[in-house]
Amino acid sequence: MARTGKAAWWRGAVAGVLAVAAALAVGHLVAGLVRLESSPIFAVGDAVIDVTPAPMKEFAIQQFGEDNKKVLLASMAIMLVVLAAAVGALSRRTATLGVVLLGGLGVVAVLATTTRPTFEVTDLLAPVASAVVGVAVFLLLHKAAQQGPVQQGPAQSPEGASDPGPATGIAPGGEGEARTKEFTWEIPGLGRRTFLVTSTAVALGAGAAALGGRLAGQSIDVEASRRALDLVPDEPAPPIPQGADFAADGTPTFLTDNADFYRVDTALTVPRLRAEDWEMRIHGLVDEEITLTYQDLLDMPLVERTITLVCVSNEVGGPYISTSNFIGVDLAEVLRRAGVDPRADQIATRSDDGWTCGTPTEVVMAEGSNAMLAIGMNGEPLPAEHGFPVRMVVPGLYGYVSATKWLVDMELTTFADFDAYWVRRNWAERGPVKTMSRIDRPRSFARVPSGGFIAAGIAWAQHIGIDKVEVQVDDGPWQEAELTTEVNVDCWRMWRAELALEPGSHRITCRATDRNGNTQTSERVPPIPDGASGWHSIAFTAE
Ligand SMILES: Nc1nc2c(c(=O)[nH]1)N[C@H]1C(S)=C(S)[C@@H](COP(=O)(O)O)O[C@H]1N2
Ligand SMILES: [Mo]
Repeated sequence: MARTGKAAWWRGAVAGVLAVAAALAVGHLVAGLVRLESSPIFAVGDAVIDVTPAPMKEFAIQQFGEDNKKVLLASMAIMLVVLAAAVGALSRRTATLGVVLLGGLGVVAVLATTTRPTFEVTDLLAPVASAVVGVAVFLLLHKAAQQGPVQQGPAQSPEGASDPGPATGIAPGGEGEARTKEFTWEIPGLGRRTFLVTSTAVALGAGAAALGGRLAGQSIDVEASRRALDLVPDEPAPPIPQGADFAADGTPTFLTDNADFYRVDTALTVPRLRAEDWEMRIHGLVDEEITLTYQDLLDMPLVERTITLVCVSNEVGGPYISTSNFIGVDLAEVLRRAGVDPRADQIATRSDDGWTCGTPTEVVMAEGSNAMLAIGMNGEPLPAEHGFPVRMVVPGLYGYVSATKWLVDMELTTFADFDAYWVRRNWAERGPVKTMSRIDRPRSFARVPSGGFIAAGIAWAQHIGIDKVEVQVDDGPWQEAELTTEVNVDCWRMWRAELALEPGSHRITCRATDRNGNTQTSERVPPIPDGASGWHSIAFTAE
């Protein structure tokens, strides 16, 4: 006779899930007190991001856009819940399997933590606490699960069994009596309530621990640090002229609101640094090592520059491009203070979260490079997600080789001696931005009125300037588009073109030509290793 019944099955699953939840919550709480990045869920997630093959990472970015991190965390959570429930359910008789799972997860968390580039021994506190609590809670709940009666017979519905309310079956019946003999740890007289009470307590405790971890992690008050700053550039950017965008015709606005600025990074938790604590050492192949504080930056002439930032991961027509008025100090100026050794062809920078970046020295030091250590965007201190307190911005280079956020270290070195994060993952060592154009209107598969229709989009040839944009409908002639007033060569430029459309399905294609006379190539290549190329093209219907 099947003596265990559904109740035990469900209790095992609940025990497994709650043990994992408690483990993660306590890990999070301890991490909140030590260092939030050591929270097992983040440490494992970060490690997963690092070992994920580049094409899969590309796929995730393409597929889920800026939600890719939430998707990763959610997938991990679902996998854990399923695994924990299954193992818990299978551990009805003996707790061994569950203990092995919880202990195993603990080992995974410990290993993941040690692989973090910013690893310190104290980071082990969180995964170890997590593992201990996970195993202990599982043993406790497993024990409590054995207390309950196993009800059988026609009156017992599965719902009733899986949802044992306090009003039913409090005292073990005959069946339960028989069953509890199999276990040595019974506390008589408590029955199912033991399990219910214990699991509720565990769930509440886990919730409180997770919340505590969250609050503790926020104890470094980035927002207060940001609010205390008032950035007034000594050299403001020229005002954006009238007619710098065709937003009314479907292009983005010329300046991107901070809240809308695209975000791409590998950080699961946004590093929390305060301006008043910030320090950066400039070392390596320099005449004189220097250490800069935030105040040192404020004491230098603050410049404001209108610059477009673009991500190498963009597919043709992709969304990862935005423009801001960056406030900061001239990076070449800062480097001249340290004195750059001519052998140093690479500026290696490191973020607080361990991410690294390598920028060609000559691009930064070139006359008029406009490279900056940026501390503000559109009149505000950098938002936390965009690198507060200090990041790099180098016009003409994709973000992965230039735009280090949460910048904490700068070493002058050589390309021969150092490979940065993405270079180790087979992306190109140098990433000059390719001349590109994109169609913003019409959208893919849009239905638009036939007759006169205005198509619009953006184009960029950073550091060179856009000379013209042409559009083509179906296989018709290339037609030159109207361009907006040029703000500067480090920014995008918008285009629009009036089309005469016959009713029916159409395809519109665009291509840009830069000031050097180079028309963007029609050859389609994927983003890896050095940026996508090809003409953007949109299928739509006129009716
Ligand atoms: N610390 C850190 N900085 C980083 C990255 C990162 O993953 N970590 N990603 C880079 C990439 S690939 C790009 S395109 C830009 C994006 O900057 P944004 O998120 O402010 O738009 O940041 C760069 N700086
Ligand atoms: Mo990027």
